[in-house]
Parts: sequence; C-alpha cells; structure tokens
Amino acid sequence: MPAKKQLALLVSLLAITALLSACGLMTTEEWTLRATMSSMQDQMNTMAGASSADTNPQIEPRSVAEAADVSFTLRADQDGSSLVFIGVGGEIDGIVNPSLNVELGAVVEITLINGMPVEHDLRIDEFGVETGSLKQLNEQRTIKFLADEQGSFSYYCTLPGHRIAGMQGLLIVGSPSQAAEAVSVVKNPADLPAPIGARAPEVVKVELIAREVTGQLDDGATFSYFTFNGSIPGPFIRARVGDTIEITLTNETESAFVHSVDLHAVNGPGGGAVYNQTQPGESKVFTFQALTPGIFVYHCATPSVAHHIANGMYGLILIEPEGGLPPVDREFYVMQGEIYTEEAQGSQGNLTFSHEKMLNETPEWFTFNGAASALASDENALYAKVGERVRIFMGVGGPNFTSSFHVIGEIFDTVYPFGSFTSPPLTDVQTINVNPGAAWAVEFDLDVPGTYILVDHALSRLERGLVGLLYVEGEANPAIFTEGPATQYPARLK
Ligand SMILES: [Cu+2]
Repeated sequence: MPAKKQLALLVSLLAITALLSACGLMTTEEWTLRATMSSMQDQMNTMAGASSADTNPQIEPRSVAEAADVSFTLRADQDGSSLVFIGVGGEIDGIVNPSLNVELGAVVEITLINGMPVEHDLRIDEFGVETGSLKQLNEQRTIKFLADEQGSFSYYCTLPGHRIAGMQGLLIVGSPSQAAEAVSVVKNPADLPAPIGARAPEVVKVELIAREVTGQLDDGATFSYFTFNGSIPGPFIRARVGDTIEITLTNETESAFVHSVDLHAVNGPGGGAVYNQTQPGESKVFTFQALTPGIFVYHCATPSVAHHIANGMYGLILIEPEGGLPPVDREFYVMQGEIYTEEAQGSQGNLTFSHEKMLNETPEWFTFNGAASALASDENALYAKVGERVRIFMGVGGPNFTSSFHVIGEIFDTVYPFGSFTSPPLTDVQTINVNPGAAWAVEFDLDVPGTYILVDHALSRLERGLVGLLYVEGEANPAIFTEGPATQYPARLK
C-alpha cells in the first residue's frame, strides 16, 4: 500500500478508535481493529526507519529449575476501554496491572491466563522471560526466573498495539522500605520563564523529556511517578501568538512505558499526540503555529491516558496575546492533581498505583505540584511582599477532579476565566473552579502581611495533602486589617 494511502487509513482508524474509546464500549472485534491500527503504526515506524519495542530484541533467558519462592497469576483481559493484566488470587486479586513486589534473589513464577479469545503473551525483557503466545480463551502458561537484579522492570504483552493499549505493569525487585526516601518531583511555583511582551513572532524550540522516577509523595512514602523533565508539573512553556513552536519529545531509555504529549494550545489532531507516541529511547518532533492566546494544559496522551496524567504527566503552556499580559510583580505556577494508590493515605514505603481506584475516582492523595503539602514547605512555598501584585497560573491536570481554587484571606482582583485573554476578565472573585484539562490566571494586590493558604475549597482534600502557603512580608496595615474594636480608628466612624 502506498505510504500516503496508508497514512489516510491510519488517520481514519485513529478517529474510529477515539470514538469507540469515548463510548467506553469496545468489543473483541474493535480491539482487533485497534491492534490493526497499531500494527500499521509499527509498519510506518519501520518504513520511517524507527525501531519498535514490539520487535523483540535478543534476550538471554534466566529461567531456573528450583521451586518458586513466590507465585503470581495474571489474566489477560479488557477493562473498560483498555487491554490489561488483572491479578488473580492473593494480594493482587482483582487489581489491574498490579505491581509485583518480590525480594531480591527470589525465584519468581508468573502464570498468565488468557481471558479473551484473542492472542496475548507476557514478557519481561530484563530477565529474558516470556510466556510465548496464548491464542485460546482460558489457555495458560507459566514462566519462572531468578529475580537477581534490584529495581523496577516492565512486564508487558508483545502483541502489536497491546502494550500501548494498556497491557503493562511493573515487577519491583527489592524491599519497599529501601525506597521510602527518594527525589523530589515538586516544581517550584516561582520557576517559570520571564514575560515575552512585545517581540515579533519567531520559532520557539521546546525539549520535553518523558522521565519515570521514584519520587517523594509524602513523609516515608514514595511513588513511581511519570514526569515531563523530572518535575510536576512539567516545564512552563512560554510563547506568543503567531510563534511557530517545535516540540521535541524524548522518552528516556530507562522508561518502561510509551509516552506522548497533547498540548491544548495546538490546532490539529490529538494536540500533536498523533505525531509523538514515543517508545523508550526514541525522540519525536512536531511543529505547530500558536493561533490562539491563552493559558493551556498539556499532558501525556498514551493509553491509559488517565493513568499517565494521574502519575504526573501534565504542565502548562502560555501563549501570550499580542503585546503580552499586563505587568505584575510576581508570577506563580500551580497545578492540582490526584494520586491513586493501592495503599491508604498515610501508608509508608514505595506505594503502588491503583488502576481500579482511578476508574472509581477515589484518590488517596490530592496534590499541588505533585506531592503532599508540597507548596507548604519552606523550599517550595510562594513568597511576595506587601504592595506587590501577583499572578497565579492555576491549572488542573487531574485527571478527574475540578478544583474550587481559593486563597484564604485574599480576593482575586482580576480573573481570566477558562484561561481566556480575549474575553473580558472578571473582577473581584473569591473562588474559581478550574476543571480538569483547564487553566485559569488570577491576579491580586497584596495589602496586608502574613501567611495566606492556597486550597481547593472542597476542603476535605486539604487533609489529603492539598495545601500551599503564600508568605507576604511587609508593613502592617491596620486601617485594612487589625485585631480589636473599630473604635480605635475614630476617623472611620464619622
Ligand atoms: Cu505517558
């Protein structure tokens, strides 16, 4: 088939798949269709000279003869609009793509049962093991190997398109307590580029790196995050209307998952994600012209998209209007998200992502900038002075919860609803509601020194980690705010 025709067919298949996914009802036939689509994508990658993770590299088997120390059973099945592995029995029973935790040096046995009359398998590259193909419903096979290397390793289905459709999880070798301290993924809210203002349109080049990291979620608790450039949110991208923006997405070689990026500032299919589904160790580039000013969310758009967003793959891109935004003294970058773990909030150790809790929309943690109480720490709080005007770019990665964003003790003097700079701004607003996949900008003058608290006014979430602090230094202003009766200011009683 000529490449152009193949591309046209691929695009129409993508559209059909998106529609089917949106309906949430995918039959076995439709999965075959999706697999066909992915298979075509693989062929196109091959035509373009790209390698594909679905093409099995040479592996050195580490199968062993001894009796197993630990056994797991997984069923290949579908779950809503995703293809998945589901745990059978024991602690992983019913869990979608469960993390398989084993001791270093254990002999591990994994049995795969086919829950669909469609071909599946299971492979772990680093340990050189695979089940081989299971074609019949209820067919099963077992692999056994020595877990002689510490770390997190991906198990996945090698059938074309199945891994990207959701058939992958983690084998974690080593004690969870060993991982209870990890790097910070928190983006400092003052870390954003300076305003652009009045320059002419130009070409802006942006480097995004998909990086999977074990990061600090809370005291004594770590989590396997997905990030852009190692932080949550990812880098604040700043350009102006009319700019031509070249986005390079590199997925680190160490990654276990495919990643991509959909920018809401783009006019074009998938917000760019049709061009940048990126395998570990690869880079993809696409270019768009910024036609519309606004403050926009970007996020990973690889299935299960909600999983990749929940694990931290989101950020903001600001397209300044002609001439720029009104000047302010300080700008801040804040995004809200949810963390879904198997373990209850407050648990210690390296926690496991829960696909089921994500589907049920029952998060254990809520976060500003990626971790519990992240913006309440001295290092990552917001700092300003009396007399200054500040602007907060507030976005929601989510994936599911709308934020009733409020700063306790302040009123937003100017609000750009839904992130629009071309609609008339609102004035004098107490609380804004920022929905998932949206960002707003708010501005306010600081009149009185002290500590102001950033919250979602759905305040139960504060107790699940959703809090930030704005420290304001300066002279007291008792005419505006003071303890005691009004009579100490007789001038005002006239
Ligand atoms: Cu991703």
